[in-house]
Amino acid sequence: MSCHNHCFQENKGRALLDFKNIISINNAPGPILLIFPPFHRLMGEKTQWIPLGLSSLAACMTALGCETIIYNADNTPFISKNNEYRLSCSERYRNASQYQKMIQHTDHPIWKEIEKTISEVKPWLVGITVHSENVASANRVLSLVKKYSHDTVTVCGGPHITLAETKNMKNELINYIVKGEGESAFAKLVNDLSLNKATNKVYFEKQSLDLETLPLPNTKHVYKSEDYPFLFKKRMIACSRGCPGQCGFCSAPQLWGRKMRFRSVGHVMLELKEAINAGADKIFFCDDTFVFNRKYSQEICQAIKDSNLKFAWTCTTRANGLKSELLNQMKEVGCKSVHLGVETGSKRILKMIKKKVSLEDVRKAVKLIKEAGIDVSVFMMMGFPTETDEEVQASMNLVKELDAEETLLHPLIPIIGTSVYDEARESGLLEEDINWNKFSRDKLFYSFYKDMAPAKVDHALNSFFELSEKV
Ligand code: B12
Ligand code: SF4
Repeated sequence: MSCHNHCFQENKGRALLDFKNIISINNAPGPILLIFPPFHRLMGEKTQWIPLGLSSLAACMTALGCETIIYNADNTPFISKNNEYRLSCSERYRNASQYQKMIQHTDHPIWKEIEKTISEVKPWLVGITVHSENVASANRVLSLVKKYSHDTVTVCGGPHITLAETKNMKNELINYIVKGEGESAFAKLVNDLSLNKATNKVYFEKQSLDLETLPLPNTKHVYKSEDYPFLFKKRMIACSRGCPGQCGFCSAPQLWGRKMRFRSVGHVMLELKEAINAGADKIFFCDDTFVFNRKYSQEICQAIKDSNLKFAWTCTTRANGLKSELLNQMKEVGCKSVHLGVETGSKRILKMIKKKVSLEDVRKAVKLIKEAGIDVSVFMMMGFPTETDEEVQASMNLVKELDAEETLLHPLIPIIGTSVYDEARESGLLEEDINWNKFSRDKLFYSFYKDMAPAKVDHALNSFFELSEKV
């Protein structure tokens, strides 16, 4: 296990949990294959990106001497930046039934590609990321793995597994699940497997990781990366995990905890330099709320300035607590756009979803971001339980007033573990539990409107999409 010692030297001697107990499985019958199931690609999107969770897991496993390969089956090979195609919010919604059709279309080239990849890589273990929306796709991938070989070990992890375990999944095809933050729990599982003592089906590390102890995400071991020419152009980087918010529609705090954990600025800069050297010119800081800790964000900006690295970047944040000084600094070091979680123009709904942001905060934030010369991208939602026609109208009026460079409208999906989901179930608005294996975005949306007929809901949604996509 010489490579793991080397890997953790740069982390100031702190060890990633108790890796001393992990034995090398160099004589494993093949590599570990980590798969991100196809999702938007099944609805016609053409893009290329590296899933951060899987690259972080791959970094840990590689550091432990296990050959690990990442395969994002949501990527389309052989396209260039010029023929990339991203779905708009309305297409994601309207093409949703296409997703379920493609799951049934077992001869589709995407499933053939996945089968081929599995048989070429010959993994002894396959790990799969499961989101609630891609449960059906993850189930198909599981079937393909077990079709290749029943002996291949299957492990599922990711948000759906953390929040709902194997609900609506083909349990009989899953050997193990990893709940929560995956790095050390997955390492323990692989260790236990190599010692033949993996008796529990569920692996879960109660204690949150010290992020400083993690190796940098591994983006080198991507399956056939030469087939994905602009894979390395855009990169996601997370400076922190956790969110102190408690917004009723969002599961981030349940997944990562309400206490924010930050990486040191130096650790983030190592990753940034590595990304830029590998060809990235666009960085998305995918922290749940990037400017929550103003001092920390300022230090990141200062470090980018001192490094002389040139790249465009974007981030997501809440509307309260923004200050011009920080925004100006962000602009100076390449920040092109800030995504702002606005969600609704209704005071009642803001209160109901515990957004803890006022409409005044939103107006002020948009003004400050614009004044700094940064584009504003506004996240809006529609479909809150009990939302009325007037409240949808209030959201649309707010969109017009804010006049942001971009407005992204996401119809609400009641995710397990959120208060919106619990309340909708308790109040009977969500009569039946959602079957995620059959889930299609456009189906259950209407049930949340108590007093609006489906045709009226449809009309409101269409007008809202139209408005947001032309702003
Ligand atoms: C960036 C982001 C995106 C990006 C990139 C997507 C991606 N999958 O990385 C984009 C914009 C494309 C996106 C899209 C969507 N997203 Co999103 N996204 C995020 C965000 C903000 C960060 C994701 C991230 O990189 N986290 C950091 C990495 C390290 O974490 P991770 O990927 O979860 O992996 C860790 C563990 O989950 C686990 N793990 C993951 N996979 C595996 C596999 C194995 C084998 C093991 C052992 C462990 C394991 O270990 C990893 C390391 O600790 C999260 C919120 C959050 N804070 O997590 C939402 C989040 C993941 N998204 C969410 C949703 C709902 C979506 C969409 C469905 C939204 C929509 N309506 O279109 C789509 C669909 C995505 C898909 N393909 O299925 C939800 C998922 C909830 C759920 N129950 O499934 C989240 C949690 C936000 C929320 N609203 O609560 N998203
Ligand atoms: S919506 Fe944003 S601020 Fe609210 S809980 Fe989720 S990540 Fe935190």
